[in-house]
Amino acid sequence: MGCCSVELSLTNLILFGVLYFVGKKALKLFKQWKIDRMLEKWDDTPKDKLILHTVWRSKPLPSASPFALKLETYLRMAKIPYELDTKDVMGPKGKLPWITYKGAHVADSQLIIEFLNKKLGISVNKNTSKEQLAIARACRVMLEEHFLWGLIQYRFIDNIKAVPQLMKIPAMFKLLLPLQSYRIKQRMNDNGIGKHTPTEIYQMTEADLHTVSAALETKKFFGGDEPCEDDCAIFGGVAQAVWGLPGSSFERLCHGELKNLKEYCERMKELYWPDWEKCMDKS
Ligand SMILES: N[C@@H](CCC(=O)N[C@@H](CS)C(=O)NCC(=O)O)C(=O)O
Repeated sequence: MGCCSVELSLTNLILFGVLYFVGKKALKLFKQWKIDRMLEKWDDTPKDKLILHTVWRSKPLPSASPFALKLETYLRMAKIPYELDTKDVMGPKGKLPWITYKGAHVADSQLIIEFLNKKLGISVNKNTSKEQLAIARACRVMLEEHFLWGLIQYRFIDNIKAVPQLMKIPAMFKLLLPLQSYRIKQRMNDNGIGKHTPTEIYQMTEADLHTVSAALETKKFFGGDEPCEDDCAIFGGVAQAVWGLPGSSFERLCHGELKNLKEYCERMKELYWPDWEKCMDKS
């Protein structure tokens, strides 16, 4: 009898395991099928048109995504005309922004920039020294891979209820915000950064802003007198601290001790975003 029940529970366990893996695989295939159908819809885009798929406009600045603001700034810097799509927001890699151009669907802001540079023979770094480019690259990677966690902690963990003040959120999404916050926390734990306390995360990422400010010094741009390509990403990230994280220590720093960062953002804005106000969600 005892032996039988052990066998039964072992059979149940195996069955459960098989069902779990089959279910997981089926979900993965379904997600891929959905992405493929969505991409097919964009296959007919006229070849000369660049579609920038991104999140809808936000209230304190045109995009609450540092990566989307970076890419849109680059398109303006490289004078590449584009159209926005805010319906199919998530791309082939499950992230935004992504583009459709000349029959290709490309994801990841940096890979998109490299793809366009190659395709259109663009080089916006001609007037920048090797040393300045190296500093700009280091600051870009620090903002995109490290400072980002401070932004996420503030926006999606500690102030998730304030997200609707940042951008218009469909009612359905609003209900799901706490779940989203929980998933993000899980991801932060997987990354390792989530093991630290919020205070530690803020200290670590405020230090990133101090570093970017020190690297900029009194220069107009990271490229020198003219912006270089990585200025787009640095602007995309720092602009979030200046305008997109109201009430945060990041905002306080940029408006006070590190005010060269705010002044830098104002210069980038003036140069590439004459329509800044118009591009903000005024609803
Ligand atoms: N390395 C990517 C990062 C893109 C990224 O993380 N985008 C965020 C929005 S700012 C996103 O799509 N998050 C959704 C998710 O990760 O599920 C890039 O440069 O485009």
